[in-house]
Amino acid sequence: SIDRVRHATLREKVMSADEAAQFIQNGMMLAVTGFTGAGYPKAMPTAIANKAKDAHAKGEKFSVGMVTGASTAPECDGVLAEAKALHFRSPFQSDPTLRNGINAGEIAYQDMHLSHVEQQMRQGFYGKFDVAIVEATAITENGELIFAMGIGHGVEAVKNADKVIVEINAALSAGLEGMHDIYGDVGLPPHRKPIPVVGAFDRIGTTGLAIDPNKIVAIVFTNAGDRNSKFAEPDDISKRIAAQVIDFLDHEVKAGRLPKSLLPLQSGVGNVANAVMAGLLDAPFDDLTGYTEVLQDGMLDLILAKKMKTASATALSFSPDALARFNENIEFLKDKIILRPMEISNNPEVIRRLGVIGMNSMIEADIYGNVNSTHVMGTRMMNGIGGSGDFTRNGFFSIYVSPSTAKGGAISAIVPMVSHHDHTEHDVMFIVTEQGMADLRGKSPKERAKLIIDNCSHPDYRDMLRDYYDRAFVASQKSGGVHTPHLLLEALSWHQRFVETGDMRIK
Ligand code: 0RQ
Repeated sequence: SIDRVRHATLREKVMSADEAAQFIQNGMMLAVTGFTGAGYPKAMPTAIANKAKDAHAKGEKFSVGMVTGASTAPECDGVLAEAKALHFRSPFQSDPTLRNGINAGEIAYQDMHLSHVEQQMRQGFYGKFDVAIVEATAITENGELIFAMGIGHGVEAVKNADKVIVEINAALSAGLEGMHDIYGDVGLPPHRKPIPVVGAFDRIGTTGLAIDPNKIVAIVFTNAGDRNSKFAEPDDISKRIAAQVIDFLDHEVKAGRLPKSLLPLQSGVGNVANAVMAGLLDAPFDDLTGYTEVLQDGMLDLILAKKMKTASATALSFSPDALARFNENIEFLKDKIILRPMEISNNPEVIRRLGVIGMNSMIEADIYGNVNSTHVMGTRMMNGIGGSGDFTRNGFFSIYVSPSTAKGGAISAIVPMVSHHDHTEHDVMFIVTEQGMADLRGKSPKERAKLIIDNCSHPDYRDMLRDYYDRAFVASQKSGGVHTPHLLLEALSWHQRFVETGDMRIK
């Protein structure tokens, strides 16, 4: 695997992860690559976690701050959280141990739009980055870094950190070289220029990132795949949601509002989003394109089936089976997949220009179309907003999907008022549950409430929602504000009831 470091003098920097951990000190801020379980370092986090455990055993303090692209995996976020080695984390996570640390108040977490991360790094809002830890496929003869299965904020991580540790993963297909499109010139206003992505598959940069070899303090070799779990076979509820999304897109094509190849698709993480992609395999569209942040199994299979022409993403997040299909077909896929920095994959300017169809999952929506993607019962952080807001605000269509209930029916995903706001009623265009779909375009709040309650809510909760709305309408007449009727003291009572009794339904 030393062949992957093609720059002769850099070969002298090869060492073990434990040796490289000498560069990580208590209190440092780290920029670490990783995006939805792809492209994260496999060895350094454990070495840092061990260093933290040793320090803690001696009664010494040891913790670091960590800014990634998005979520990583148990052997990155998980081991660091378990060792209590993190005091700050941004911008997105999904690891159970880390999530518990955040919700216990032990780890400060900044949850933010992914398209804002690199700009905030450049502006120094996180302070100085001491070390960047970057997973890579190779380093070229000229010292260019070839990223791994994900780029995320990797370009800015390398540029902003004082020192760089590179993990070269020999398990990655060497064929990844050529798939990346590194464009690092977004800059800061007032000197910004248009980003020249005019078509979803435009290449605007280089395949590798030029890096000052002196900045690289260590190169560590690993040989392990990204830890991505299998997707569940789409269940009945996911299939019903997927079928409605596809019927709706077909309807828009027939109405002349979308071309037969649709517009570039973005799809969020999770089983429902993957089920929609699976459903597109048999849908009456051709020459689809993707402009997304994370490309999962469903989109890969659309490309392999020649239903999708090309896709652009910042990370490839595959189940083990899909990874095998990807590696086997990498020559075919090379001119069909582009990996970009997340500042480009999630860029509002580009998303707006391309007219991306954004489709994301939610925790809950309220009767007026506000969406909560992040907080359970208003206080408990789930994962984070990730890129959902980038695509919701700027997409041509913004679709939210969810089962109509959670936790065996004890929670309604349609509530009087969301317990936390991520996407406002102004941004959300469609809500889809297995019960039906609400098209909110061109509708006033009261029209939206009727559609969402009638079409999307679960029958167990429908009458409760109608009752809430009717009483809110009467009460709001008295208070002189009937534009968006609410009973302020009751609006969040469903959540409070769940906290107290474990069920939103009235017993
Ligand atoms: O809980 O894990 O304990 O079983 O939330 O729910 O239905 O499996 O759906 O995996 O798609 O996740 C919004 C969290 C949905 C995700 C969210 C509980 C439910 C279950 C998972 P368990 P499902 P998903 C691209 C775009 C924000 C970021 C984003 C997310 C668990 O999609 O993080 O979109 N989105 N990024 O039981 C209490 C409710 C609930 C609820 C679901 N109303 N109340 N619990 N759950 N609804 C990627 C990036 O940006 C990087």
